[in-house]
Amino acid sequence: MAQNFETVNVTTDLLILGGGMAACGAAVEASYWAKKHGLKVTLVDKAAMDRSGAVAMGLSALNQYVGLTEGKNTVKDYVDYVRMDLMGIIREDLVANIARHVDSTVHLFEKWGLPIWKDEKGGYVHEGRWQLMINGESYKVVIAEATKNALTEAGGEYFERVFITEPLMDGDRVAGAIGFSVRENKFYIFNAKATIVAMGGAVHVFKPRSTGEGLGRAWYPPWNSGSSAYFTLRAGAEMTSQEIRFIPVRFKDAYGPVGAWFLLFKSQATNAMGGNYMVERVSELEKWKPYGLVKPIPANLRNWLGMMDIMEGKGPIYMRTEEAINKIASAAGDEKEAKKKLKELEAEAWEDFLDMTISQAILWAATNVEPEKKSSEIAAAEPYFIGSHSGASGAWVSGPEDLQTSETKKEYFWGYSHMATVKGMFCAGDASGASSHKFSSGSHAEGRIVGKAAVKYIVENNSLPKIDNAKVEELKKRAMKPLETFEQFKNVSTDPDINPNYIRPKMFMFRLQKIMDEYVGGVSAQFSTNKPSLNRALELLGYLKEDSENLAAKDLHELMRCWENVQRLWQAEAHARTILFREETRWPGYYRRADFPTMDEKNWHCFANCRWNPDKNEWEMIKRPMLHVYPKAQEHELLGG
Ligand code: SFD
Ligand code: AMP
Repeated sequence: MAQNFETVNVTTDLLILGGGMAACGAAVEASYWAKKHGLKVTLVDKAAMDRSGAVAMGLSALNQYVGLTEGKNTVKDYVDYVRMDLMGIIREDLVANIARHVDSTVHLFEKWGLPIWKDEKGGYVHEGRWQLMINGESYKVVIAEATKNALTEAGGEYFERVFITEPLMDGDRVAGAIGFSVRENKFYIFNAKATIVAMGGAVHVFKPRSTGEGLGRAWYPPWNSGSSAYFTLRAGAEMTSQEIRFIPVRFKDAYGPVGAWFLLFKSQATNAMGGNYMVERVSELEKWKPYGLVKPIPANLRNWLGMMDIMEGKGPIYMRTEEAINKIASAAGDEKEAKKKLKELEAEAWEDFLDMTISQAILWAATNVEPEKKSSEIAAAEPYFIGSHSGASGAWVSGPEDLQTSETKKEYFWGYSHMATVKGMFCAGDASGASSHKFSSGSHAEGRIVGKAAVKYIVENNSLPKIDNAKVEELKKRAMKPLETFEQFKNVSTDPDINPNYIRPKMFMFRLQKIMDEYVGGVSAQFSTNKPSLNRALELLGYLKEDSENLAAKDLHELMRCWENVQRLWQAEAHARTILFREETRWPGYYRRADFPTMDEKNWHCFANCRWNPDKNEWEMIKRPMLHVYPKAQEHELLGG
C-alpha cells in the first residue's frame, strides 16, 4: 500500500503546522522577518485555510482586547483576571507577553477588513471589559487572505489538505514533520530548521452529549483532534496543565454562545424552579476563596454553581432571553422607542448565532423560538482541550526574557519566546499551555510572537537538522498501515464495522469516549472521578493503545480518521495521568476528584506537568512552581469593588 503513495520531499527554513488563528499569526509575522533574512516559510493545514480551525464558522466577538492605547486597562489587569479565572495557576509571563501584543493584532484585523462594531463616537463596542463585538461571519476568510498574501509575497508556500501525523527528530532537535494528503496518494516529508506547532486543541475525546443523528455537533470544531498535543508529546516535550479541560456552558444541543447574553444583554440564568443559582448558591463560593470571591467569578465556578442545581434535580437551566431583551427595550424610552429597540436587540441576538454557531439559529428556527418571548435551555457541554480559551492544556514553553524576575528566569526562560522544551519547536494558541484567555485574537498575537522568535532561532542556528531515511520509511509504513489492514481483511466479515482482525476509526473513537466519559469525569459521571476510576481508565486506555495497531481505513479520509483518533488517545492519556497526579479539586466546574474534594493550596498551588519519554516509552510527572512575575495583587484590587 505504502508503495502506491508518491513521496513528496519539502525542505524549508520554517515549518508552520496548522492554518488556524495562531498559525496565521505566525505566518504573517515570520514572513516579514524571513524576507529580511532570505528564509523560506512553509505552512501546512489539514483543511482549507479559509475555513479551517475553531473560527471556521466565524465568531461574534474578539474575546481578548486589552485597550492599552485607550488607557482602559493595563497588562497587569489582564494577568490578574486570567490568574483568578484559572484558580491561581497561570504563567504570568506568557499571559503578559500576549496581552501586551494583542491590541496591535486587533488593529491589523481591522486593517484587513474585519468589521468591528463601533459606537457613535467611533470607539469599539465592548461586549464585556475585554471583549469586542464583530460582524464575524467571514472572520477566518479575512485572516486567511492576509496570511496567504504575506506568505506568497515573501516567497513562502502553503499546503492545504495535508494531515500532519508525526514529528521528525534529529536527536533533541525537531527536524520537521511527516503527513499525507487527504485527497491524493501523496506522503509528505517536511524538513525544517524550526517548526511551529499550531494544530489546535481536541474534541471528541469524551463522549459528547450529541449522539446518534446529532453526532458531530459539539461546541468545539470536530476537526481539531489533539494533533498539537500528540505532536509535542511524541517529540518528547514537557506538557503542562493537561488536567485543565474546558467545559463551556452553552445553549443546549446546538452549543450557541452565551457571552453576549450574559455580558452584553445582562441576562440571568434560572433553574426550573425559577431560582438563580448565581444568587442562591453564593455561599458556596466561600469554599473556593480567594478565587471564589473575585469578579468576574471564575468560569469554572460559574459552571459549578449551575451543576449543583442539576445534581439536585433542579434542571433544566434557562437563559432568560425574554426577560433580558424586554428589560433593555423598555429602558429605551416610550412605547415606540421600546419597540424599535426590541427589533434591534432581536436582530443582534440572531446575528450572534449566525456569526459563529449557525446550527443554533437553525435550531431556534426549527423549534419556533422567539428569544424576546421565550427562554432557551443552557447546559454544561462535554469536556474539551482548548488551552487558548478558559482551559490551559498545552506544551510547557519558555517565556520572554524581559518579563522574568531573577526567580522566574530559572524556571520559565530557556532562550526563545514560546519555544517548547524541544529545540527548535515552538508552540502557539491551543498548542501552548498555562496561558489561558488568549482566544482568537490572543492566539494570533501569540502566533506572531513565535513567528518572530522562530526566525531568530533559525538565524542563530542556521543548519538543517538531519533526518534519518530509514526512520522515515518506517514512519511512512506505519502511517499507511490501516489501509493495508483493511484491504487484507475486509472480506472476512459481512458487516464492514465488525471484523475480528481490525477496528475502524469510528468504533475506536466510541470506545475511547466511553472510557473517558465513565472513568475520567465526563457528562455521565457528572464530571467526577477518583483514583480507582482513573487507574481503571489507564488500564483500558492501555488495551486501546494495543488495538490502535489494528486500525483499518477504507480510504484516505478514513486514514485521517484513524490518526485523529490515535492523537485523541494520547491526549486522553496525558489528561487522565495528570488528573491522577494532582490530588485535589481546584476547578470543580471542570472536574472533581471525589476522593480529594477540596482545594489544597499548600501542596498543589503549582503546575502539574508531564512528559512522555520517547526513548523509554515511559511517562514522567513533574511539579513546577507557580511564580509571580508581577507583585502579587492585593486582594481588595481583585474584588471588583
Ligand atoms: O465566544 C491541522 N473562540 C473564541 N475566540 C474569540 O476571540 N471570540 C469568540 O467569539 C470565541 N468563541 C468561540 C471560540 C472557539 C470555538 C470553538 C467556538 C466559539 C465555537 C476561541 C478561538 O476560536 C480559539 O482560541 C482560536 O481559534 C485558537 O487558535 P489555534 O490556532 O490554536 O486553533 P485553531 O484556530 O482551531 O486552528 C487549528 C488549525 O490546525 C489545523 N490542524 N493541520 C495539519 N495537520 C493536522 N493534523 C491538523 N490538526 C488540526 C486546523 O485545520 C486549523 O487550521 S466563544 O464562544 O468562546
Ligand atoms: P462565551 O460566549 O461563554 O465564550 O464568553 C465569551 C467571553 O465572555 C469569554 O471571554 C468569557 O470568559 C466571558 N464570559 C462569558 N460569560 C461570562 C460571565 N457570566 N461573566 C463574565 N464573563 C463571562
